[in-house]
Amino acid sequence: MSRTELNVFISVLFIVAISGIGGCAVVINEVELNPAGNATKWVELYNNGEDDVEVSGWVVSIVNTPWIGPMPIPEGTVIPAKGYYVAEGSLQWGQDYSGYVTLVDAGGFKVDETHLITDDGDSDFTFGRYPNGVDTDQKSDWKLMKATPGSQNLLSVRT
Ligand SMILES: [Ca+2]
Ligand SMILES: [Ca+2]
Repeated sequence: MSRTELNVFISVLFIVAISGIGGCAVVINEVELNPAGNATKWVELYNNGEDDVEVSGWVVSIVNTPWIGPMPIPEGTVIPAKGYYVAEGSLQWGQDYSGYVTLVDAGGFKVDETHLITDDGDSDFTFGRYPNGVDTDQKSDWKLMKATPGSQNLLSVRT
């Protein structure tokens, strides 16, 4: 390999590494489809990455086909590295407790999507990634747990 070829090779490696870091650091981390009483549904996002991520204009949606409940993220919202954001639904929404959740960025790219979740507990138990933030694209990433909106997911501790 010539010196020029080597330089090109190293540059390509560098670009691949950078785009890997800039990938989908933000995940859907915890979902409450059936809160106790008539409280609002909510979805927690978590930033797995080492850098803050601006999420202005991103949209979190609960989808229970054909119904969709969009929760647009306000302008100026940043999720710090290893930080959280909780998107809240509307009290006007129905009381269905099944659905899946999608996260779409400001450019319309789907960043994350959950499997179909059914939460028939009518309590402060939720479905969340455990260990916190784990994303192997498997349903087993998700566990039933006590709600921890805006903080680290812990396996259910009954109080
Ligand atoms: Ca619940
Ligand atoms: Ca949590």
